[in-house]
Amino acid sequence: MSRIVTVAAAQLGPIARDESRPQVVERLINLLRQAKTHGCELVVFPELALTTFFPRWFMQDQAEIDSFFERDMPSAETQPLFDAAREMRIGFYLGYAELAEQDGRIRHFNTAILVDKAGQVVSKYRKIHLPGHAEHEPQRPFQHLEKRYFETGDLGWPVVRAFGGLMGMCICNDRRWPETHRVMGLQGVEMIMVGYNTPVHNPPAPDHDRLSDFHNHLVLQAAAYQNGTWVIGVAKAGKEEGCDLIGGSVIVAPSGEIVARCSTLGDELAVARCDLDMGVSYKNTIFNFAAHREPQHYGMIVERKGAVIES
Ligand code: CDV
Repeated sequence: MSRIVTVAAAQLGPIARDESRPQVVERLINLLRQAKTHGCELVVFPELALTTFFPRWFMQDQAEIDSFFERDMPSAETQPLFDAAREMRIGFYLGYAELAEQDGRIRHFNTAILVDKAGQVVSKYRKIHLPGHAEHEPQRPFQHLEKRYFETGDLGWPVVRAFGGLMGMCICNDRRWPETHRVMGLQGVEMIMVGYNTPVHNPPAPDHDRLSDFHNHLVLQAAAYQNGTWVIGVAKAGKEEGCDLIGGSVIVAPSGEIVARCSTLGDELAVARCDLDMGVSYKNTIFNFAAHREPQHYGMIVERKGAVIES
């Protein structure tokens, strides 16, 4: 079996609050069609790719909040995406807000699925690192209420065999935490897919705003190199409901080098032929975990949550 996977990072421009699911699905299908002309077999869409980034608003009406969530995947409205992908024999990563009923309880997750070329969901991930805050903070120019609207993911970081390799997923803020990638690295991951919605402006730390693009690439490139894996980072970009989101979607090789990137803040593809065997030389030498890791010294990583400064 070929170890080359031709992948498209399918960046999305802004999604308006009143844009319907069928309208967004049509945009996604259009990107799939473009990807097909480039010979792609896997397309990576952003985080929460079916709606506007709604955690920027404080809402109290649960029905209004739930209108941004999917109860079924696929649903009648998203089925056309699955049908188009199956007909074109293209798989995809899709981020969306998931409303699930588990043990008689309604649960809300920020979720991503991996769908194979036959249109079957082969993996699901629920975002673990939820940034922002849970209460309304009216002094902010916009909210970031992921801690209010979502629960912490409960599926860990699964790595599955698909597309001829070992595939993993994470979502947006997860990419800034080395633990995310290392947990997948320890499962031999060969390609990590990550969708994101990252405002240019970070209200609690405005001094960092000028570095938003740099920090995005810094963490994606470090994750790739330190784990000998491909990383596909995909933005929802542009001015969405008055909030500027970074673009900069990239495909990063296991060397840490960016091999393809988007250059606009709109719907755009970046395409690369990804040789999954490229990670082998990193995994066998400088990052040979079995030979060089010293886990007996890493206990604090799981024992401590925050830094403790000894006096
Ligand atoms: N959607 C996100 O998780 N966004 C965060 C922002 C709030 C910093 C990110 O890490 O990009």
